[in-house]
Amino acid sequence: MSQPATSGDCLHYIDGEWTDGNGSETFSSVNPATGETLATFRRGTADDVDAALEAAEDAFDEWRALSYIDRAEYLWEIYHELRERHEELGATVSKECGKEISEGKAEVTEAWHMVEWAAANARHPHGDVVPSEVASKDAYMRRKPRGVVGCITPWNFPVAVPFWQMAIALVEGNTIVWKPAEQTPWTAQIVAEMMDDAGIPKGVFNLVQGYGDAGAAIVEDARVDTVQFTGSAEVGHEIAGKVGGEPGKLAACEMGGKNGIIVTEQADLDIAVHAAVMSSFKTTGQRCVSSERLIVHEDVYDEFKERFVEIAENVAVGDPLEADTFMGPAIEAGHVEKIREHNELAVEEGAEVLVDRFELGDEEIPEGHEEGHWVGPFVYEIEYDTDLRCLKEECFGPHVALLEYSGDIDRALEIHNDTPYGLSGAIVSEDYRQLNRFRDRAEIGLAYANLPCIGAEVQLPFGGAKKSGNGYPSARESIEAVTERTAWTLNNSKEIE
Ligand code: TXE
Repeated sequence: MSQPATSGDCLHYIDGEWTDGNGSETFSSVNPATGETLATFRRGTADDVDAALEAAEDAFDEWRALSYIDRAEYLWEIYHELRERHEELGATVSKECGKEISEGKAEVTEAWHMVEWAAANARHPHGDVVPSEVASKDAYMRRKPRGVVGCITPWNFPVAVPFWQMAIALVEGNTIVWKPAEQTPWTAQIVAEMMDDAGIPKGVFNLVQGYGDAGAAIVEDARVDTVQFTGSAEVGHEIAGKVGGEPGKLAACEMGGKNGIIVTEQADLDIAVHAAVMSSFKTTGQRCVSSERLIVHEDVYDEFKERFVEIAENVAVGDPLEADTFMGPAIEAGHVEKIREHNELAVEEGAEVLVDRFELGDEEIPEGHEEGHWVGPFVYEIEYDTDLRCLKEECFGPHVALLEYSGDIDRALEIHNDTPYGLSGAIVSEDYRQLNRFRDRAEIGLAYANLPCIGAEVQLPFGGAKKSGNGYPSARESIEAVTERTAWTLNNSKEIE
């Protein structure tokens, strides 16, 4: 096993080597549940990005020359690394981004599912054989790698999202420069150790630790052929704008949502309450698919409200390493302030607050965790109005609105679709006509029926509509972002028809 940092700062991984890089600045990984510094990292500069891109470009020809099956062999090694280091990596995720331990481990499982899918897919058909208009011609659509793929990832899924972006890109023959989130560098370092231990050839995978300026240096460099980004809508749109001005370059961006769950008059309320609690509070509401709007039919509204509020009053907020914790802390102090502002905005706009656990009581904060970034559920009801900002802007916390509707499923859909985002959503109903109407008319990329609107399957595309982006960092749709197509026609005759 490689030894990236025996003492001092943790390093970048460029061209198969652990390196200090060019910058002198450092930054720290901080446990959001305790405020404790976990490790210190070198902050990447534009020069570090330059070195990583040069390595990725140099490695591209040899890497693309390997067969799919040979490239997949490296992915199988990574798959075994993920399984062997499951506990350690899951615990690191939990310590570094504050998610409850079973979620930290589940994320590692999700990562190896993606690697498994990508490696296995190497043995599946790629491209198409197409009937030609001319009998003597063969016509094919073939795929080839785009080149250097820049991967920019967020803190809330610091293992799964990177592997969604990187696994398919690698098996398709691209080389990688990865800039993980500045909040989760330690997790990123373990991923880089796994790549190294898997023997991935030098330059094929490169890690530059750091902030958004390092990400911007990747985006702006002409050597990058595809940028894959998961994160905020603000940064994603900035990236899409920059890349859109460069012919031949692609940006696949997956951003957030203002997701909703419709509970119709035909709902099984056990399912509805469970789906709403899981979607609104798991990962402390910090998932791009978390639900912040519950759109509930008047016939079942009172009962739903009573049951949902009771659970929101009691969900266990606490140490993410404890098995009975439901919700850990928010990622950082700045994010706690952002959640506070969203809660205040809702009140300014007329919210009737039903649960306010934003400031946890002293007795709720576990001993030794006083410096953690604690927030609890904030639940309110409000009359729907299209002009309300609190129903349109993503909070990314345990902040959820209850909206009562009357009328049919189309009225619920009208409210549901009234956001600039279009990532995920769910419907709870026993009536298949309502389910199908939702499937066809909800303006979202990820639609769930009688389920929480969270969760992902690597064999399905993961992405949204409208302001939520154009990126699908999983399954076949991801192949589109990291390959070029060649329409190949071959004349089998000595004459040209
Ligand atoms: O995201 P950023 P942050 C949403 C959520 C959250 C908000 C801010 O609403 O409150 O975004 O989170 C890098 N050029 N989501 O600050 O800033 C950055 O270093 C290139 C939704 O974490 O978008 C990090 O690696 N890169 C989301 C990555 O982009 C830049 C998950 C994401 O950071 C850059 C997380 C720039 N100009 C937050 N600026 C989801 N879809 O799940 C920053 N970065």
